[in-house]
Amino acid sequence: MKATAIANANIALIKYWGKRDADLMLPNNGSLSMTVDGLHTKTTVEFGDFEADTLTMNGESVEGKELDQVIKHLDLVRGMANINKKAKVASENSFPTAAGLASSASGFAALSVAAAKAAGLDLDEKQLSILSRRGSGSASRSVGAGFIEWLKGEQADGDDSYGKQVATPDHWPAFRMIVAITATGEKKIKSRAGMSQTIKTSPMYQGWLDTVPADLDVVRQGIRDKDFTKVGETAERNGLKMHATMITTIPTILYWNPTTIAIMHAIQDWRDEGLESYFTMDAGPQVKVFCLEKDVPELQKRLQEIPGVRETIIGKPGQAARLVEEHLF
Ligand code: 2P0
Repeated sequence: MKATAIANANIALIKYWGKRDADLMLPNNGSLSMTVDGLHTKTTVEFGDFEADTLTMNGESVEGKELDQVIKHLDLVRGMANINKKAKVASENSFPTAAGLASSASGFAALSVAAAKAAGLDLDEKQLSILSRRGSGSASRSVGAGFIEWLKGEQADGDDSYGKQVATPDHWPAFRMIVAITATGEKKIKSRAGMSQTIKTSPMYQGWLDTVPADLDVVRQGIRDKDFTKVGETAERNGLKMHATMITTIPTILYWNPTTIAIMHAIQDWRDEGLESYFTMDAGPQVKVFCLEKDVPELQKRLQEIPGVRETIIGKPGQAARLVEEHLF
């Protein structure tokens, strides 16, 4: 009753911001992301005769809210498998945790795949995505490979809200995301609390919801056609619209720092010169730059010259969450 899984992080081209059901983790809008090769979480789960559920992350024992969320997720798996054994869970991130990159997506996807296997369940990719979604919404997009759309779904039970592949990693191997790290440390406002506050207070939120379906259509088709300009322009605009809802939340949720803004200006200037790339930001100050493989060396060099940029990480379309043989304990 022991299994280990690896799942990659994902970065959204069309963002998820807001839930219609906080218990089932059902979104108000569909979203679309790229699974990012190399930015992964590896998790081992063993069910056995333990006194309590335990969790270590990067070798350190974890308690409190984070442990509670993992226990809640293990309870879901135990319920599905009809077992009541406690679990030992160990998890490691391949990316620096201090980099402020979201780890809940890769984390809950890896936990779901490992725990389901360790509990003796035989779930397909859709079922694993639905299970992952219950841990963290964006984790539904980290189960599959390449470009994944998290379907909003209509059903009250959420069985039609899961990550569905739009294109494989081989379909567009030249697509790249450069992550520019502009700050380290914990973010001030967690996504979960932030999105809930946005729904309650931002006058821009309805405009966001009204325009996401059209953005999704353009980016989904743009990926199929490998139309980089169409995908980049629409993704950049979609990310800015999400940030408009954040900034106009009461109290304001302003995730950007001066370096974030300097990068946005630089990318616009470089585009005017003919060096094409697009930016997006999530619930933090890091900038994710979409580009094509041929432009990575020049963009990486220029990004690293911007004062305040601490590090850049190159991501390409990644593989699906998978079971591996080497356990963490
Ligand atoms: C996204 N974010 O689409 C958006 C953009 C942050 C900004 O998905 O409450 O950690 O666990 O469902 O999945 C972050 O939200 O929130 C996120 P929960 P989650 O990538």
